[in-house]
Amino acid sequence: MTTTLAALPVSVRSVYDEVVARNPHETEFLQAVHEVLDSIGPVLDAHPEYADAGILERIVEPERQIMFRVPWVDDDGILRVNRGYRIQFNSALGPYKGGLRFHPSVNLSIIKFLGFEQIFKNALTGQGIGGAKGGADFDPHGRSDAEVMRFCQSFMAELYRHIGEHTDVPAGDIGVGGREIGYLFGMYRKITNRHESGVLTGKGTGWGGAQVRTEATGYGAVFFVQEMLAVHGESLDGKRVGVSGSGNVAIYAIDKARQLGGLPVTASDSSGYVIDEAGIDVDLLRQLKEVERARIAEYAARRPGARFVEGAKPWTEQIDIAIPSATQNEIDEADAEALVAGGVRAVAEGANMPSTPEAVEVFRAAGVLFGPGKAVNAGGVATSALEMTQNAGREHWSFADSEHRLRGIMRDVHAAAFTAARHYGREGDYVVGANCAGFERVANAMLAQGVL
Ligand code: NDP
Ligand code: 2IT
Repeated sequence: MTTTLAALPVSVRSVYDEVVARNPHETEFLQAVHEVLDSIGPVLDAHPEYADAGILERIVEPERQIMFRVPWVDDDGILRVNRGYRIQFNSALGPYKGGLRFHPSVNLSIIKFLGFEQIFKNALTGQGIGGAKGGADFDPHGRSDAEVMRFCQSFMAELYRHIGEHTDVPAGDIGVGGREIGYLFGMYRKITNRHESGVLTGKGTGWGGAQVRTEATGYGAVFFVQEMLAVHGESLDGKRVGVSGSGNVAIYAIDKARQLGGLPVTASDSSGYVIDEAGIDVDLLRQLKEVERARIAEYAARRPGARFVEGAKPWTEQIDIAIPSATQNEIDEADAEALVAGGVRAVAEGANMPSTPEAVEVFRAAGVLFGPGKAVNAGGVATSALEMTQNAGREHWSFADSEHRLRGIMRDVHAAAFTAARHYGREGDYVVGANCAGFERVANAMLAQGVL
């Protein structure tokens, strides 16, 4: 997917040009940097000391980039070699924190864009966590449990030397869920001979995992939607919710939207989408995706009245609230125009950077409420930080208590983005608000800690 990036303000152009020169062809990374630099002009004007300390020049360069070979043997005895990554982007606010993605499309650009986004997202949560991301170009689809286990063990055989509860704490992302975190944690424990609970988050609740971490990203996204609507005296009640993806984020966004009175009508995967006018059956979706690891067409096969649309995205359906929860750049300009034509009221990014810059412009021009991923999906990593807190204190909080905390965190994330946008004269622009609020917190920490 190629996107066209508009001209940047003069104050940040030389920094961006340097990033382009250093990282040519890293289109996703450049897209993410461009969006942040395009937003933070007002913060830079208000803080001339950031320029003196070279905050921008430093923040766009990862503190450490690790790439490694991941050899493993498949069930047929054939040797496979994948490439593993961990980009430790910024640790000014706390230990590096961010997920691991296993998907065949993974490359340096994608992991760097995700790590860069993670810096500002983590800052927005108000917690003490730095920004990182990792993963591999491994495709878990169609692989046996034994193959996934061997891959995870080989991956951790290198990663273990770079992580730790006070150093870097990975978690899940696309292709990495509870099963993979289990195998990764087991291997870390064996190699290090330490039961260091806080080294990974998203663990099983029976062995150090936090209640609500599984649900947190999707639930948090819907809480953010509630907040955006509440500003205008509106609610989810009776709204048609269009969700893409059918993985961790999508399933629990659908679940919470339904609990709060919305009607989630779509789910998808890379083969197409399903539309279910009666409302997506979360139990069936969970059975198919979490247990059977089936394709989304199977949902329509088992659910009377539901329809599978092959090779298409759900955005041409009539949708009031869109929650893209699959992958980057899944909503392009034409998709955004289709959503606007269908009367969409709000778009909340469950995924990281699912809307292209052109799509965001379409939403802006149409006056659609638009919540960017680094604010909307921050509930996942925020609940990971709650897991770290519980691990450090050997505590176990209840589901109700944890969900209550998540609700409060999402209210605060919304307030931080909303207030910053208003403060800098861009009320209602959550892209500017989230970037300014997140950037300011990291920049202040970097400033206080000296040139590193
Ligand atoms: P999962 O692996 O659980 O699910 C991913 C879903 O998206 C699947 O339905 C998958 O379909 C679909 N998908 C993935 N890649 C593509 C693609 N290239 N084209 C079309 N569909 C695709 O991942 P998550 O739910 O954890 O992650 C979804 C998004 O949310 C990602 O952007 C991730 O970075 C973001 N996110 C996740 C968080 C978390 O806590 N898990 C936290 C914050 C953000 P298929 O099986 O066919 O590939
Ligand atoms: O993109 C993300 O915020 C995640 N994949 C979750 C990271 C985490 O450490 O919980």
